[in-house]
Amino acid sequence: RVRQKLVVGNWKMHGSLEANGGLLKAVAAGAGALQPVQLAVCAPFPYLAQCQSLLAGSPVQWGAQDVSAEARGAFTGEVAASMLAEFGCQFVIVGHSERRTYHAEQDSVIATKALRALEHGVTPIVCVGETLAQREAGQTEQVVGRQLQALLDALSVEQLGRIVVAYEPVWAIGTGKTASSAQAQDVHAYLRGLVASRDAGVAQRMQILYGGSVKPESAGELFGMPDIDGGLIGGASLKAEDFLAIGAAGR
Ligand code: G2H
Repeated sequence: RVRQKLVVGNWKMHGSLEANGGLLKAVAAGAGALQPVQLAVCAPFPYLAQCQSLLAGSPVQWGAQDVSAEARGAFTGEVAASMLAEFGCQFVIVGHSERRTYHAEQDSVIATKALRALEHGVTPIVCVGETLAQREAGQTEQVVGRQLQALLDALSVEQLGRIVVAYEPVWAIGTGKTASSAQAQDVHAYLRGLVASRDAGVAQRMQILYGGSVKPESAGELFGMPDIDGGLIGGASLKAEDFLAIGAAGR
């Protein structure tokens, strides 16, 4: 296989020290058996220390759900990429549709966030995806293409080779509706093709994850598609059993 499967839990704004403790220990205990599938969790900032301590020595990687587009300075409430890197985060999610929708994040800001992460060796998981209205209007490729283009414009080929992309159709997020494996594959192939127009080797190596109501029952078929390299898992990542079952579907 050219690309390793990657399954990332996006905890969103869920969790508590107690709940995470059980979850992290169970995921750490089950992850070894799933290799070569790589597991990671992206936790709220206050729980990164708990991830660091409970995942130490396990193959599970971890990271944050957002990062500032600024390098440092008077930006109250923001967290810099240098801080995530210093703390040991391997990943950071950027441009999740919930950030785009509720915090009005634009493509250019998202590209800058990805750039900040890359400058510090943190892997950005950059999310793209269309709304239901956009899909129904036949604009899916135009929308995800524009979102990806912002990255192609902002990053060097070397930097592009260090990002992960997540395709998350907005209409499938937390709704229980999963894109069919064929619908997802079409978009993944389109995205890979766009990257290939910049650099074929980078496109071939790039991990493109699917996200949006992935469950243990749907993961196998999705991960079996040629251009789907794993998943970004929300709700189902909060139960160790489900998260590990989704990981197992990537083998
Ligand atoms: C999509 C996904 C994780 P869920 O947002 O990023 O969440 O699996 O709950 O749809």
